[in-house]
Amino acid sequence: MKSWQCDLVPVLPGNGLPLRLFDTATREIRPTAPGKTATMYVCGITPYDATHIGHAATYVAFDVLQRCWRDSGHDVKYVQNVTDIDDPLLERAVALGEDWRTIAERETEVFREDMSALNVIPPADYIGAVEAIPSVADHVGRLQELGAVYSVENDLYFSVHSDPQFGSITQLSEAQMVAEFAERGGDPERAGKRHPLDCLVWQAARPNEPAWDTHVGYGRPGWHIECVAIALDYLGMPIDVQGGGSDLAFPHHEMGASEAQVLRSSWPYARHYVHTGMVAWQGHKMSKSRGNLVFVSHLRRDGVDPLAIRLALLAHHYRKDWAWTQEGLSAAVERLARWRAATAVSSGPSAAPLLARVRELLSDDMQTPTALDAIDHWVSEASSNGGSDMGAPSQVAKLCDGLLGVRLA
Ligand code: 5CA
Ligand code: ZN
Repeated sequence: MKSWQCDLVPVLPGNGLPLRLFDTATREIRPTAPGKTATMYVCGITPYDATHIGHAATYVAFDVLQRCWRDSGHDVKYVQNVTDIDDPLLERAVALGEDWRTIAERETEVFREDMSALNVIPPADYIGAVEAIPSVADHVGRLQELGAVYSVENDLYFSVHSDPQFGSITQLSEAQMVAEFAERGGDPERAGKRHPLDCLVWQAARPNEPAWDTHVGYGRPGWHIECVAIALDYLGMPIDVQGGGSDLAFPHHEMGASEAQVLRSSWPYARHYVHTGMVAWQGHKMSKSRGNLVFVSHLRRDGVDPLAIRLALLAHHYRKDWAWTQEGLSAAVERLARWRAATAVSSGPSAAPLLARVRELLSDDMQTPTALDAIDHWVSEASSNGGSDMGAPSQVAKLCDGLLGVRLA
């Protein structure tokens, strides 16, 4: 699938520090990416309503992660999917009286434009679930050969306990797993399943629903196996970072990891499981199903600078849940203007200590709020006392762009 464009990422003097990140599975901040090429898979949108601020916060967080890796000398291989066939998309198509493909194409295009405006580095491979169907069928077939799949009517289920490590990422109790599975698209109660937590890998065709003819049946992919097939095809295993919002930790990442671990008879699927906090609005998590959404495209249409949106997102630590507010956006608009004014002149206080400080903060689990404060401090020094370092303002602008993706010029 076509991805999107972003500006060239400036290369900064010297090298960033090795990135340490919180890992959901081990619940600690640990060093990432041992190899020269770092690999990252971030779960993409289900394109029936894009792009809300929660999506934007998640993809901007992983964009900062990628910038940190590049700054510390890694090449980055980044892959993302688009869940362009799934129940919510089909339900929306019925509600709007539109073809599901038309909705998916339209919303994916809005997402591309928003990502580009937010200066998010595009994935090297941007893969739709529909285009991955032959691969999904191959992976389901392989799981069948391994004895990890059984059928209920004509639907195919993965036995999650065929992976001895199942449950080790989120470490939830059985009761919690069953409850979250039911809440997030699972079917723990379905009769005929061997275990309530077993998950669908292939759904047989339903009347009036799209279906594909494959060697594992006429139907469509289950959700988790879609991401696993794409990640294994384009990145291999282990992935350095499997990313997404915290709403994906269970069941999506837990079940996907088990599928991959059985497929490859190896562990772990990912070295780090990295999860962003949920952005709320009007008192609830921003979600398509609830409909309490603030769209990036609407803000842009109303004349809001997308880089001010980016700054408003970066003012919150990526792992925390937080609420979007008009005040937060206004503060970001003002901050962006102050940064632009201070970096538009020819001299200022030295940029080197600021670069070192921002690198230090980002390398320690991406502390963007304090990194923004450090830049604020340089900006207020520059505005009140000036400074004699020729070129420092443009170096600071480069730093803001290279590490935080906030273009000032
Ligand atoms: N297509 C699947 C992943 S394979 C999916 O979850 N799509 S989504 O459109 O619902 O979400 C896309 C990404 O945005 C996911 O990583 C999800 O965790 C994240 N996300 C969704 N809502 C929020 C929110 N309110 N705050 C932060 N991140 C969110
Ligand atoms: Zn996914």
